[in-house]
Amino acid sequence: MNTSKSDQLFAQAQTYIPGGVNSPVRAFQAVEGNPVFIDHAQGCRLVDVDGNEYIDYVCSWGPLILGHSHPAVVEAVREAALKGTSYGAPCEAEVELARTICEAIPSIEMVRMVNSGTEATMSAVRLARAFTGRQLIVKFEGCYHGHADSFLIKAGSGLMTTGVPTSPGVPGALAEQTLVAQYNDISSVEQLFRQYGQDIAAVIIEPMAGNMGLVLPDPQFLKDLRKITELYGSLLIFDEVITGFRTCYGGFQNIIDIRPDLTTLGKIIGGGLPVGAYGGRRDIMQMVSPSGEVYQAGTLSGNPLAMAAGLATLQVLKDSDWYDRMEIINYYLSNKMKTVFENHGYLFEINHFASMFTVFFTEEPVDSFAAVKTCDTEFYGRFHRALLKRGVYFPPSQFEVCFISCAHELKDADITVAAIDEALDEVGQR
Ligand code: KE4
Repeated sequence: MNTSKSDQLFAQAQTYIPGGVNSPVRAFQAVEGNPVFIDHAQGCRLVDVDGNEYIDYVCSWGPLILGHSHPAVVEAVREAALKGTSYGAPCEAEVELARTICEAIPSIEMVRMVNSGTEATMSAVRLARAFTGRQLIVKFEGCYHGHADSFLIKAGSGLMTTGVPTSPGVPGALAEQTLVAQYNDISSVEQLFRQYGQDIAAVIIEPMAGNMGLVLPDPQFLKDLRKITELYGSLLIFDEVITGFRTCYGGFQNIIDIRPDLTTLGKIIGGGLPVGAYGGRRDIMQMVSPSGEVYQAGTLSGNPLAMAAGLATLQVLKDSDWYDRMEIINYYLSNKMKTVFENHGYLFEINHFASMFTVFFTEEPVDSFAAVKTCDTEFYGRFHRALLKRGVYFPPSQFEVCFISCAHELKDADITVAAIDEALDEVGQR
């Protein structure tokens, strides 16, 4: 596979951009080789600057649920751009998207648009602290909520349950305001509430975890989480930046019928343009400036092009059978991948749900962060490159989700499985 132009661009990029990329995971540091630079994309396919074509399972980390360059989205953005790119003033599209989100997700009675998932989660936590008058938040090891200081936290050593920074620059004093629990382990949450319950403003969780690879929630775990937060007067924040409009036309919360107090969204609701949103109970959201005292602002929040792309995306999905069709492709692909891995004598786990899946290179069921940590990431790095050379673009990290879009078809699954078969021959036994 010729990647000479990508390699030249990557070398040049590193002169001007830290690590040569504008988001760390794109640098391919967790897998072999350099990143390929994309020239254009159509449907479920990416084409890099050297002309290599790939079946895309990253889908821009989730937003491109319709596939790349969907005509409805392209046309909506084109039309919006002809009317101006940003006004710094309210426009009708913001009201339309806000209404669309509130109608699709009943727990969201009001919503504020921002420009990224990070802004959404950062703002939701500030709001929760203001509404409850409390300081502490609880997050879960392996869940990612963007790069705001309060989330770049890992469990402290030993029995210490207060967090410690995972990044330089995060003040220790702030890190201590974040408590860390274990996903799918309600006893780890109960322990924190027994010790700190009256001071916990909120629990923030990915109701279906996507940032340690796909880890499905134990339904009872989420129900218990709702109960314990209500018991202690803490807020429950569902971070649905990935799962929002991914698992159904609404939130994953619609499927499991659990009503959080606040929800954060991003990715799909912007159709590939920069977007985020946080919303929830009216009595809480009314506290957000200018209706309330909790300050939050953004030059490009509610940008008309992002609103247009998001609305066009949701309009294609609404009242369609696209979710069923993507799930069928996912089920077909996951089953055929299982057969290929078994034929090669590999021990692996595949978690899949709706239009998401992750292949984990480990021997045990993956239902916790501890299980995820047993994965053979070195092998994943070799496997990823062997797939890339065969025209299949998996996420450049074991701890990310593969996405299927409306543009993926059964024939793409067959091509993918054939590429996996050849890639496993190349990378050999683990
Ligand atoms: P952004 O700030 O990247 O728009 O969203 C942050 C965020 C918040 N919550 C969840 C559940 C998320 O998954 C994310 C961002 N997702 C990662 C990939 N898993 C974005 C990819 C990247 O960091 O480049």
